[in-house]
Amino acid sequence: MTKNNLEYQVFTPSLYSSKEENNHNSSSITRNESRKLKRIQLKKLQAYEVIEKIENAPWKKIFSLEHTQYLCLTNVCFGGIGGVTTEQLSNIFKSFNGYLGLKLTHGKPYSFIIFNTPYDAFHAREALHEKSCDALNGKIMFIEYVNLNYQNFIKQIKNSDKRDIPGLILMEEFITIEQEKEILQVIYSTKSWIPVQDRMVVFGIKLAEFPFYMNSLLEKLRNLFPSIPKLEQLTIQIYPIGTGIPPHMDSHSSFGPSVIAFSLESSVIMEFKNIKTNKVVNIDLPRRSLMIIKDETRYAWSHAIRARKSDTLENGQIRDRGQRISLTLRTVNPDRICKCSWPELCDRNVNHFGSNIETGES
Ligand SMILES: O=C(O)CCC(=O)C(=O)O
Repeated sequence: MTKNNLEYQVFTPSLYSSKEENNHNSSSITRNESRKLKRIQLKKLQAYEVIEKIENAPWKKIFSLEHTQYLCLTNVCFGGIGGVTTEQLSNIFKSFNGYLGLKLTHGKPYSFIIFNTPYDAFHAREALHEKSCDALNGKIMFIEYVNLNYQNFIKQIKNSDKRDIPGLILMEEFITIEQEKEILQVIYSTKSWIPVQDRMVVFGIKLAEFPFYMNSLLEKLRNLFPSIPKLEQLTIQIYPIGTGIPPHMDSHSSFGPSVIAFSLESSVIMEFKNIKTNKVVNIDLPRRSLMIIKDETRYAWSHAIRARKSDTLENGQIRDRGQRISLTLRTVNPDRICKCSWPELCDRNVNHFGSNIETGES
C-alpha cells in the first residue's frame, strides 16, 4: 500500500468513534478531511492511553459502548494557561436536556458530566464528541460513556474526591446559575430570620411541602441518589462574611441517615474532624454545590465552618469569602431510634435537648 493510499484511509481505531465518522467512507472524503480525522483519532487514542496509565486499566473496561447517564470528558484541562473554567463547561452542557452537573477530578486529565438518563447523555455526546467546540476556542472534546462496572469512576462520580472521609459526597455545579438567582431572590425577601450567634437562620421545621424553589433541586437529588430517604426539614442560614458555625455533629437520633447541604452565593471551606482519631480534613464547598453527609461522616465526624474572612485553598491561594447561604435538608426521626455503628458517639441513650451535638472543640 502506498503512502497516498494510507492517507486516504479513514483511521478508525476504535468502536468508540462517533456515528458520523463511521458513516464516512474513504471515497466520500477529501484527502484533507482524511488527514484531519486521522489526527483526531490519534489524539483521542493518546488521551485514552493517558487514562489507562493513570487507572492501570484498559480503556475498553473504563468506558462503555452502552449508553449510560455518566459521560467521561477527556482532552480538557481546568485552570491554568489554556485550561477551561467550570463555568465554560457547564454552559456548554446545560444546554442539553437532563444535564445534572459536573464532577471534576483534581489534577487528573478527565472529568465527568452527569445526565438524568442515558438518553440525555447520548444527545450531548452525539453533538460534542470529537467535535471542535467554539466555546472552548476550537478545542476538541473526547467524550465516552462511563462503564457502570468500572467502580473507580463510579465511586468518583458518586463520592467526594476526599475518599478519606467515607460517606461524604460533594457535587460541584449541582445548582445552575439561574436556579441560584431564583432561590436567592426568594430567600432575601423572607422576613422570618432569627439571629443565631452571628448567622441569620430560618429554622428547620418539619414541612408538609418544600418551598417551590426547591422542587428542581429535589428532583435532581432524587434521580441521582434514589436511596436517600424522603427529606422533610429545611434550614436556611445566612453566613455574613467572617462568620461560621462551631464544630458539631448532627444529632444521630433526631435525624435520618443523610444530611444534605446546598451552598449558595459564596464558597467556603468546611472543616471535618474524625471524633475518634482527631484527623482533620478541609473540604471546599463551592458555590452552587451539593454536599451529602452520610455513613461515617454523618455519625463519626464533626463539621465546622471557621469564623474568618478568607480561606486558604489546597494550592495555597487565599480566597476571600463572600456572604454565603446554605440550605440544609434532613429527615426527622420521630422515634429517635438510631442504630448506627458508632454507639460510643451516639446520643440514642442520652437525654438530650438540642438538635445538634456541639463537640466542644474550639
Ligand atoms: O452551612 C452549611 O453548609 C452546614 C450547616 C450545618 O452544619 C448545620 O446546619 O448543621
